[in-house]
Amino acid sequence: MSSTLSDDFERRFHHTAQGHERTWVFISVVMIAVLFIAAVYLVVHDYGVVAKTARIYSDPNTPATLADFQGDGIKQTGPDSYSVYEMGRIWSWTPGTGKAVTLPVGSHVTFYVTSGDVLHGFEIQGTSINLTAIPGVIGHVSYTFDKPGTYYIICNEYCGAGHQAMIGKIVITGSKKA
Ligand SMILES: [Cu+2]
Repeated sequence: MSSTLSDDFERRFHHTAQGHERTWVFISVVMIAVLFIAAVYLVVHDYGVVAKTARIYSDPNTPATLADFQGDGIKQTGPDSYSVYEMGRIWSWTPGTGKAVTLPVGSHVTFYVTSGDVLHGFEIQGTSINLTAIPGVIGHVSYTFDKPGTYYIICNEYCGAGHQAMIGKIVITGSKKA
């Protein structure tokens, strides 16, 4: 008789406890989901991870504008100097992907780099060039290509399914100057 009573109590106790547990698990899952969605929303919308417009923030240190990225993106600025305007997009570098950037050996090149969509990493293998391509911002870096050969532009910041194929080519022609 006493064992039946305690069995009954235990059954009812577990039933009630289970109800409470379900409720609290549900509440914590909802809290995690709300925080996660809010974080993703804030990062995407408020931190410029995705370009809202094709606008370029003006920067006195980088007087390049969006118009410079039209055309082939290569401008000769002196006897041995060039400006190259690089636009990163999922998943290509323009110029560089498809058609190589071809310049003579000894070229002093200033790269102006931006992104048309998400963050990309602009790295030219075998050189010290490594900067982040940010939507709305134009970064710049200069480098003198003293050795002829093929240089590969890679993306070193994960940017989606085709990231590993985001490769451009720079071909430096001629023979090394004395
Ligand atoms: Cu990329």
